[in-house]
Amino acid sequence: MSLALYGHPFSSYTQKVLIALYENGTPFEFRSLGPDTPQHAAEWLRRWPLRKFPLLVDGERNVAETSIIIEYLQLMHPGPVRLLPADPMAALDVRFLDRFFDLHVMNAAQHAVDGALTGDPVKRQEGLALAVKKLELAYGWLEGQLVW
Ligand SMILES: N[C@@H](CCC(=O)N[C@@H](CS)C(=O)NCC(=O)O)C(=O)O
Repeated sequence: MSLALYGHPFSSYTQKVLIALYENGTPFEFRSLGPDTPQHAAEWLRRWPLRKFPLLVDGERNVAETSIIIEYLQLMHPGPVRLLPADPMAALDVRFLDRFFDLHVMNAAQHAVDGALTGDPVKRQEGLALAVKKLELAYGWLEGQLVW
């Protein structure tokens, strides 16, 4: 079955899935969501009305949520590079870090993006301050985990 990925090149969550696809040289068609391709947005929303991207389409199957997409690729389109370790406990560590980066780094950074997108300088500053506060906490914990 042919794979298609709906997303945007500036979206960090889209990049997360692109890395998994590129790592294994998995063939897919990229369907960029933007003003020049309204047909892609219409099809994406028909398939996934929750309005989050990226969305992977494999034939008639829609696969949403980047962590699930990556596990799906591992199961259904495996390549030379394993995306999760075979050992269940090692896989649990990978899943934990996946959650950590999504919930405490990506979502934290999103506060700054959301503030900037309003075009309001006060909201921009507030969003940035909140992102910095949350990211400092996350990176502080991460620094403590690094073994040199
Ligand atoms: N938990 C989702 C998050 C995806 C996400 O937030 N994507 C952003 C783009 S990077 C998005 O869809 N933003 C549009 C919106 O929230 O309306 C995943 O892992 O797929």
